[in-house]
Amino acid sequence: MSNTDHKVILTCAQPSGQLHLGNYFGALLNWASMIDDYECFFGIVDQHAITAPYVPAELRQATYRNLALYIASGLDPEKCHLFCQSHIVGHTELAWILGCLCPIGQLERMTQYKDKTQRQDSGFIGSGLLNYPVLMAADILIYNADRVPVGEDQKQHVELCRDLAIKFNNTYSETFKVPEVYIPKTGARVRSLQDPNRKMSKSDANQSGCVYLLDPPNIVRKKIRSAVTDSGSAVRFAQDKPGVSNLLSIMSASTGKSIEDLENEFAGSQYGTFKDAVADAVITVLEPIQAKYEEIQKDKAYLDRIFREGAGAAQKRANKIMSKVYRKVGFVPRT
Ligand code: ATP
Ligand code: LTN
Repeated sequence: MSNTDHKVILTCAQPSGQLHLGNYFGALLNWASMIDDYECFFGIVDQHAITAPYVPAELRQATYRNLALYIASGLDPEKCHLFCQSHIVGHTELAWILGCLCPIGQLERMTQYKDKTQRQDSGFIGSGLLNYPVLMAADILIYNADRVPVGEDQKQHVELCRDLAIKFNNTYSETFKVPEVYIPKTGARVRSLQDPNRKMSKSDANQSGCVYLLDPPNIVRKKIRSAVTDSGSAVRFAQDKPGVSNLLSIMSASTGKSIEDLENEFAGSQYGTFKDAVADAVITVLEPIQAKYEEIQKDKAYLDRIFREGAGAAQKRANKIMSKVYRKVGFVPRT
């Protein structure tokens, strides 16, 4: 991990809500597969999480819970840097500087901003929501990351980050690497069990469509048994069978078996038999994660130590970039 030749990977997730199977197959598993080959920084971005209405005590709880779940899901803190965004001095400072280079129009055109402002039911839209992608650009550039693994939905934000890196470099001289976006192919989109046309999402009003990593086995089985299936009875991956196809994808991701092998295995089976097998497979994936989570979540001192160590490594790298940035923009050095 300390090998300086290694390319730097940076990615983050907000500590909002509970982590679910979509987060696991679409993000955590892919992140874990990189820790042996890259120097990885994984951030829990609490400063991003306050751009939407929230409850402070729940944010604090979710920040610890996500850290414990990251570790339980395979992000070994001996092999990667796990940090909490607000522990690092520099993210918001760099966001300010980048914000001064960022046209407001570009922020107003961001898909996520448009979606969220349409959905915000309190009628209040804070400027943090508009500036969110600038803070995200700072999260990435402050570590001079080479590569940023994200879901498809975040691609536009990484593109803005690239634009800002280029703009800074052109305005002040070469400083930032222009990071590449990386969208993993596997597990890219786990869909809701209740509405397979939508992604599995913690913000979904219908929670029975979402399997949480901490759901006990009986709840997992209940949710999977009541997953919507399609007309007909064949267990087949097809466009006109989004429900069954989603279950096949989940089972394939859980077992490592190909979709084709699974179709053969369940040819002639009833949906009920197939769903039970999917539930078994998911429960088998979740069991060791939950066991590890139970073991570490009680140990606050351990979690605090991981955050402290992660912040140490992250701050060291951030300081290097920030002193360069401050010099380039013309700030007088602190003596
Ligand atoms: P939600 O819509 O559930 O609130 P999110 O996209 O805001 O989810 P984050 O916690 O910000 O969730 O996402 C963490 C990572 O998990 C991101 O890289 C995101 O692309 C990925 N992810 C979230 N939901 C899914 C899903 N259903 N399938 C695959 N990947 C997903
Ligand atoms: N916006 C992202 C979370 C996020 C992020 C980042 C991802 C914040 N900063 C930096 C990658 C790099 C999300 O909502 N999933």
